[in-house]
Amino acid sequence: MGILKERFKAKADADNATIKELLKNHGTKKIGEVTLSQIYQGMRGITGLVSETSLLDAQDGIRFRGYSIPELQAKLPKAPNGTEPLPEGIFYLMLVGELPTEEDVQYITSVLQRRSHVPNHVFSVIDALPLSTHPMTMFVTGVMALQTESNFAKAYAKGISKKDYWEPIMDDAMDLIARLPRIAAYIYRRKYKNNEHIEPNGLLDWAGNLAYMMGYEQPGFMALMRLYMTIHADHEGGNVSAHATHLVGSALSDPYLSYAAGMNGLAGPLHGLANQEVIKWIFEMRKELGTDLPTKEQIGEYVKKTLSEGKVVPGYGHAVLRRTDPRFEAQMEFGKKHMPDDPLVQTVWNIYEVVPPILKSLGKIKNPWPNVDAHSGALLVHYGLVEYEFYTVLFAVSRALGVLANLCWDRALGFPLERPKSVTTRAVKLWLEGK
Ligand code: CMX
Repeated sequence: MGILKERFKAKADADNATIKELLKNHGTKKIGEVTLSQIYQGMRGITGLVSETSLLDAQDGIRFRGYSIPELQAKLPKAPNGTEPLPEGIFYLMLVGELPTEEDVQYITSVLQRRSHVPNHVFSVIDALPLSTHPMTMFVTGVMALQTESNFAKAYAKGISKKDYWEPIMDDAMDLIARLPRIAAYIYRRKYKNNEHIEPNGLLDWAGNLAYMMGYEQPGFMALMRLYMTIHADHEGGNVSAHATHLVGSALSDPYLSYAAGMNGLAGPLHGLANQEVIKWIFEMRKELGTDLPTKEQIGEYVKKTLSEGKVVPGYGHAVLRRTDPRFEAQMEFGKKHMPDDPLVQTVWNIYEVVPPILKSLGKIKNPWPNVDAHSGALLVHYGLVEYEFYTVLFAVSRALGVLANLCWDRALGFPLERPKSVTTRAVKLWLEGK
């Protein structure tokens, strides 16, 4: 058993004891009330899940085990001469609950390198799809093809004891995370770079290797990938991708099946696909206005047009956050440091000045501020990654860290099958009539 497993198991044993005690003493306490409106409105505001890896506060934004994004940028180990945190560190933090040392992060990097081999049949399955297929469809198909490798599915078939589930789940989580950069880069090179592939570089870290295999060796892009993979990793338990992964995993579907389910949710335009929608929307605006740097007045008019056509302004709004997303701010800082004069990045900043007052004026939008997806695409375009349909795949590779760390926790804490109660409107009416 390696250090990650040992430390995770020790923490899980301690947490199990804490939860047992907590439920013994407080198990009947009420944590909230549910109104009729809430069950018709996407269960917004209902506390109904436990997710140990991160917690989202409407005002403070996301915290991973108590650490905010700026704190993580300062405290997590970095690559040699690197400026941004290594995402391996946030994976460790989510599993072990404490900040890793440089050696801990190096250990995870080496484990992921060792486990990164992708069997040939996965590439054959991806190759069988037409080139016009959306990259997220190729990605999830590749993950499904990789399910043949699941340790948990094999162990379950042999009759593993419940108390040991966590270990093959953790092996699957690490195998899958290790293999995702290769699958993502393969899809990118197949679809956009003439099917000319780049073999992994065994000396690079997880995010650096992804950049390398995609064909982007600039230090700036590698730094961006490390930041991107860190800040997109997790956003507590109720968002569509985290919740779907957790839900499917609760049926004891293995991590490959569960993660694929979650990523099908990430591929929706109200969730992770918003990062492609933002750049598509800006490109269309620039084309329509015939300029690379539209004025704030022009942006304002275009926003109003978008809204009048019954569409959302992509990258703005959030189901929980009620302020500018700290992940947007982290990317803005990156832009100021690396590319302050880039017209696309400047347009993102101009949109940031123009959109919130317009959305506020509509009166119905609970959060007029930008989310993570409002900024990411412009940074990628700066380094030449213009193929915006691919952006959600990068989000998916990062999100694996959070949702798979959560699956490890789900099984280590023995969480049961998830099965909330649903009602019909007829049943609601009868209930209101007292019948
Ligand atoms: N542009 C226009 N209208 C918006 C809006 C936006 N950016 N954000 C919310 N609204 C509208 C909603 O569509 C809803 O309208 P109706 O009442 O007519 O149906 C109303 O405002 C109230 O919505 P809300 O309670 O403020 O927001 P929700 O919790 O229902 O939805 C979200 C949250 C993110 C789906 C929504 O803000 C949205 O569609 N944003 C644009 C897409 C986007 O950026 N998604 C990425 C989110 C981050 C991520 O998961 O990656």
